Amino acid sequence: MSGVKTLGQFIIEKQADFPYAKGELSRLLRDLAIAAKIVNREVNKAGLMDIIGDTEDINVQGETQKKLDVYANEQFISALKSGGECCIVVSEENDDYIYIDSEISRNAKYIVAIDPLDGSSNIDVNVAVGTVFSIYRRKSTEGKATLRDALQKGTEQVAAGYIVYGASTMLVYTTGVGVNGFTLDPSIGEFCLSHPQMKIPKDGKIYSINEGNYKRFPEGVKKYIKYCQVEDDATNRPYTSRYIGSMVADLHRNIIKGGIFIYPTTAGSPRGKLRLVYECNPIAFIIEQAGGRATNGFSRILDTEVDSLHQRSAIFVGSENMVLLAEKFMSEYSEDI
Ligand code: P6P
Repeated sequence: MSGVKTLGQFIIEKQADFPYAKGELSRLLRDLAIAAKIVNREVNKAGLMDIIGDTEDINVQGETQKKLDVYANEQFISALKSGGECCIVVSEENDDYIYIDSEISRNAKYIVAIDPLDGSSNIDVNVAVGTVFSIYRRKSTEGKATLRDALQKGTEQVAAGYIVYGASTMLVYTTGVGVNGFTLDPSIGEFCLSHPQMKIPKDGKIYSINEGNYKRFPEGVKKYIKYCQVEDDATNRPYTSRYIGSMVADLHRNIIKGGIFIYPTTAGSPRGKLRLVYECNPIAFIIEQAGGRATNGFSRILDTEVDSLHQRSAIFVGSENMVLLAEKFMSEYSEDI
């Protein structure tokens, strides 16, 4: 395997970026990668097992939990519990935060927020799904970690990443020193560095939004969509519309090709649909580290005050110049949210 660098080797090599690191964050990232490999194995054979389809459970979002959602959630929580580097887990699938009350985790200094299987409505139709995670250092320095440790602004993240279970399975993450992508080589069971120092193009021709909600969008979004559709060679329009319905897959494509992903407020979702803590903040951290931009149409996602675990936010994210232009339409045609 000459020249191949595994995720484990990369993490150890980069540990030097954190002079005071004693290896906890490195071990935490590897705990997440182990769970990702296990989830990947089940996602890859979901069609063959009685593991797809709905459970009778409804999660905090009021969505029917897919069996693979539940399985993925269990795998990540179990890996974090046994790894001992995380004291609190916040998951899309759990109403409240999970305090890991074990000897090895009680004094752990990291908090993990996770969407274990984003885009799960695509599971049964064999379309790419993803995992999104965000890592914070606990604020409190003594005693039991509490909800306050979990409700931190996006700017406080020490790391964030996603796994996209697609044509190939990739793990993409940042610790605040750029973004690196690793592709799973099933023949050796290792994530291998395939996309070093990922950068999103400043411009792009792809816009991702669920146009079925057009009538419910703010006026600024409607005007921006029409702008994308106008014929104009000088500005490479009309743009291409691509919407997978799995945010991670849409974002991964946009990081590589350039583009904008928008999930705005709608009449049905006045605060937006996507969750701030375990979807918008990690994605915003990654995209900013890749040279892109992430706002709610008016202000930076990472600066958003966090009031509750399952708080929602609008998100305009991707190529910097595309997001800036969409914001211009928002400020010209919409009231501040
Ligand atoms: P809609 C999946 O449920 C998700 O959270 C994102 O992955 C995806 O981009 C969005 O919701 C799709 O939502 O309303 O367009 O089906």
